[in-house]
Amino acid sequence: MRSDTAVAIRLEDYAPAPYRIPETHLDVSLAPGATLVTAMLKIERAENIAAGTPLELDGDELALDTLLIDGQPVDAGNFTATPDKLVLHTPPAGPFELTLRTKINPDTNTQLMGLYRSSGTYCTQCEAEGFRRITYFLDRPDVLSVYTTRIEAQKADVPVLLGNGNPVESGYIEGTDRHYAVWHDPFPKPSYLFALVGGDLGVVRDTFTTASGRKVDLAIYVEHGREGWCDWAMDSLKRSMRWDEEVFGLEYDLDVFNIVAVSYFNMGAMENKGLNIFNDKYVLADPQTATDQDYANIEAVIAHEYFHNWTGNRITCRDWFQLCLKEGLTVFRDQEFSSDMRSRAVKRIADVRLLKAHQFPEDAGPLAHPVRPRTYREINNFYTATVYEKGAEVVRMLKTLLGADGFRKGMDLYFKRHDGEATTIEAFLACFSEAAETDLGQFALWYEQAGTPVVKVESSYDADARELTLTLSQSIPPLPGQPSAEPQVIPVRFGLIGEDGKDIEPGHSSSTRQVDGPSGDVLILDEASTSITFSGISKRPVLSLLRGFSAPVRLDFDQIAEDLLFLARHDSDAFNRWQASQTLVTRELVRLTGLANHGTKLEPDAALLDMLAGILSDETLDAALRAQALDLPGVGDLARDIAKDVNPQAIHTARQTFRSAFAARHHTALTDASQMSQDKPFSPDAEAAGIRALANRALSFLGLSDKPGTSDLVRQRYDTATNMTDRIAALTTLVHGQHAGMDDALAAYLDRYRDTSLALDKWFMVQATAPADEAFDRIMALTKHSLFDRTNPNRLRALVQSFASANLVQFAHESGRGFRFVADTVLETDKNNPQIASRLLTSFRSWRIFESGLAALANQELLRISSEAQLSRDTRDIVDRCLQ
Ligand code: B3K
Ligand code: ZN
Repeated sequence: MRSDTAVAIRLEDYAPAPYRIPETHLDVSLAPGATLVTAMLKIERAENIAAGTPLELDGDELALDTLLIDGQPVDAGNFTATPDKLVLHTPPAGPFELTLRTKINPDTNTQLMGLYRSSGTYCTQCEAEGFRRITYFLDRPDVLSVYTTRIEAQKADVPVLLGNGNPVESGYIEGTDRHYAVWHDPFPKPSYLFALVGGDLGVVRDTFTTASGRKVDLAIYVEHGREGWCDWAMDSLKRSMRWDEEVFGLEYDLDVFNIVAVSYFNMGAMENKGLNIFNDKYVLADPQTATDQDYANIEAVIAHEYFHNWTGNRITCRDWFQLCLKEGLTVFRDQEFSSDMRSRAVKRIADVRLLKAHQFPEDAGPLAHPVRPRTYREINNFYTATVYEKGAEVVRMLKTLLGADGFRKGMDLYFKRHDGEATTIEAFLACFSEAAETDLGQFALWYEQAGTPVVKVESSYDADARELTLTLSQSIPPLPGQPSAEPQVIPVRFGLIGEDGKDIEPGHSSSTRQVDGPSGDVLILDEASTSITFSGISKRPVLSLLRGFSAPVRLDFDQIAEDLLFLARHDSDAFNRWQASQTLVTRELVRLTGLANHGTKLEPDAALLDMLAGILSDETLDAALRAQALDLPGVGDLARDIAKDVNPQAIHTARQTFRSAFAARHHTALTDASQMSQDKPFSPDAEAAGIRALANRALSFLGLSDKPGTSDLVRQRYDTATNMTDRIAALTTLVHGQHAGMDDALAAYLDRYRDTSLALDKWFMVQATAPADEAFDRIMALTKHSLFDRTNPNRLRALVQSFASANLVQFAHESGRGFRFVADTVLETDKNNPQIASRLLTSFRSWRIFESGLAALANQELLRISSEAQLSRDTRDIVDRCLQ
C-alpha cells in the first residue's frame, strides 16, 4: 500500500515531462496468480532537455523482471528500480526503445486499481494513477501515446480478450491451450485511458451508423445469463451517439465501441478509449430488478462515459488539477442529454437537489476546494461533487452568459483547436472569450475560489414613483485556506410577476449589466453589491429570483410567505415553483425543529399542508413535478440549512410530525394518488416513472398514518407490486415505518433476490437507512450476514455508505455508536481498498455543524482514525483535512 508520506503536489509546480513516449506496445499474458506484462516504449527526449537527463518512470507495487534498451540489457549501475519508481540514470541522447517486463498479481489486487479480477474477469482501472500498477510509465495525463496491446490467455477460461481501439488480429497459440488478440488504438492517449479485459462473458451486439455514414460495431459484455438485461443500456448508448452528433456535431471515431459490465468496481464507470468499463449497476436493467431511478442513472452514465470520447479522450487534461475540464464539462453534457430525453424541469430539480445535498456541504466545510484545486496529496480524493457537479454548473453559467450560439461557437473552437491535446481551463475559457468576443477574466474565479457565494437580496417598492429597487450583494464565507474572496460573476435569471400570474415587462434604469435569457432576463451581479431600479411598475410585483437555479449560490432573501405561496402556484418557471414550495416547507420544518429541541408540542401549519395537498391533486402538473414537490427536504437538507448546533433527532421528529399530520389531514387525496399507477403496464419512460414516483410518494405518507389497517395496506402494496420501483418503495415504507409485516416482507425479498446481486444491494440499503433506534441492531447484524461481502464496493456502499450519508439520525446518534460503526468500517476497509475507505470517511466532513455533544463524539472518532499508524495516503489526506 502507498504510504502516507506523500507531499503535496501543486499546480504552480507543473512542468512538462522531459521525455515523450510516442508509442507503447504492451504484451500482457494473463494467468491466475501471475500475469506477465512486457512493455516496449518508444522514448524521445523533449526539446530543451539536456541529453543524459535521468528518466524517472512511475510504478506502484511493481517488481521489475527485465530491462532492455534497444534490445540490450542495461548495466546495473545505470538504473534503479523500486516498487514505485524506475530511474534510468543516463538514458541515450537520441530516441530509443525501452523494454521492461513486470510480473503482477491481479488476484491479490484488492484496491481494484490497475489490473484486477472481478468475479473471475480480468479487468483494469487506470484513472487516475493505476497504469503504474501494470508497468513503469510516465503515468501522467499529458504524456500521450499510441497503444498497441497484445493480450494472451487460456482459451477455455478466458475466451473474450478486449483492448482499446480497433481489433487487429487474433488466433490460437500453436501447441498450447492459449489464444491471443491484438488491439490497436490510433488515437494518442494518456495512460489513464488504457484498458484491457479478459473473461468468459456473454455479449449483446448492435450497430450504429454515424452521420457521415460509418458503421460502428457496438457490444456490451456481461456475465453469462445477463444478456437480456442490456437493452436499455444499448438503447441509451445509441441515443447518446446520435445526440452528440445533433447537439455538438461530434461523431464517434473508431470501428468498435465496447462496454464491459463488472460487479467489483470502485466507482460508476470509466471512459477508456473504445472500451468503457462499467459498474454493472449502471448497465443491467430489468423491471423486476431495477427501479426507475436505476433506468435514469443508466441512461445518464452511459451517456456520460460516451461523451467523454470527445471531452476527456480526444481532448484530455494537461494535469490532474484540470480534472473539471473533462468532468464538469461532461456532466453538463450528460445533464443536457437527459433533459432532452426526459422533462427538462424535472431533471433540473433533481440535479439541483443533488448539488445542494452533496456539493454545498462539501463547499462549506473542511473539504472545500476550488473547482480547479491548486494542491492535492491524493488525486483520487478530488473526484468530488465540486469538480463534477459545481464544475457542470460553471459550464452552464457560461452558456447562460454567452447565449446558446456563443456557447456553441466556443465549443466548436475548443474541439477544433485542441483536438489531440492535453490542455487547461485557461485554454478552454480562451475559446469562449474569443468566439464570443468577451472577457472571461473575472468569470475564471469560479474555477479558482472555493465556497458557495451567498447572494443577499433586498427589494423595495415605491408606489408613488412606480419603481421597484433591487439590491443584490455577494459574499463567500471564510474557509480553511481562503479567509476572503473576490466578487464573482453571478448570472441571476429573474422575473417580476404581476397579479395575474404573468411576467411583466418593466422599463428599467440601472448600472447593472443584463443579458437576455431564454425566459425573462438575466441580471449579472459582478460586484460586491449592486442595485437595479425598475420603473413603470404600477403595483408591487412578486419577485422570482434565480430561475432555473441560474447560479450555484445560496439566496439570502427574506421573501414573505404570501409571495412564496404565489410563486409556488403561478411562477412560469417550473424550477422556481418547486423552489418556492420547498422554501416554505423548509421554513416550517426548521420552526418545528426549534420547538422539538425544546420539547414543545409541535403543531404543523395547516395552510401549508393544504398547499401541498393542492399540488398533490393538481392534474395540470406533470406527476413527476408533483412528486418532486412532495419530496420534502430530508434530515440532511435541513441540517445543512440549520448549519449550527444541529440535532438530527429533533429534525427527524419535526419531519415525522409534519408528514404524519399531512397523512392525517389529506388521507383521501393521498389514498387516491397512491393508486395512480395501479394496473398500468410497466414502461420505463419518464411519464410512467413520474406517475409511479407520485404514487409511491403518497404511499410513504400513508405509511405514517395511524389509521387502522395502514400496515396491511402497505404490506399488500408490497405483495402486489409488479416492478422493482413499486416493490422497493413499499418495502422502504414498511421497514422505515417499523410496520408489522416488515420481517416477512424482508424475508420474501431476500428469498426472491438472494442471487441477484444488484437487487440484493437494495435489501441491505433499505435496512441501513431505517431511522428508528430499533433499526441499529439489525444493521449491525447485517455486517455479519453471509451475503455481506465487504470487498465488493457496491455491497459496502449499500450497507455502510448509505447508513452514513442517508441515515443521519442513526449516524449521528447521541450514543456515538453510529460514528463508531462508520469509523471502524473505514479502518477495516482502508487495509484493502483505500479509495473506498477515504470516500466513506468523507461522510464526517460536516461534523462541526452538530451540537457540541455530537461534534465531540465525531471528533473523537476522527482522532481515533488519525492515530492509526498505517493509514493509506487516501484516508490520511481526508482525516487530516477533516480535522484542520
Ligand atoms: N473518469 C472516471 C472516474 C475515475 C475516478 C478515479 N478515481 C469516471 C467518470 O467520471 O466518467
Ligand atoms: Zn466523467
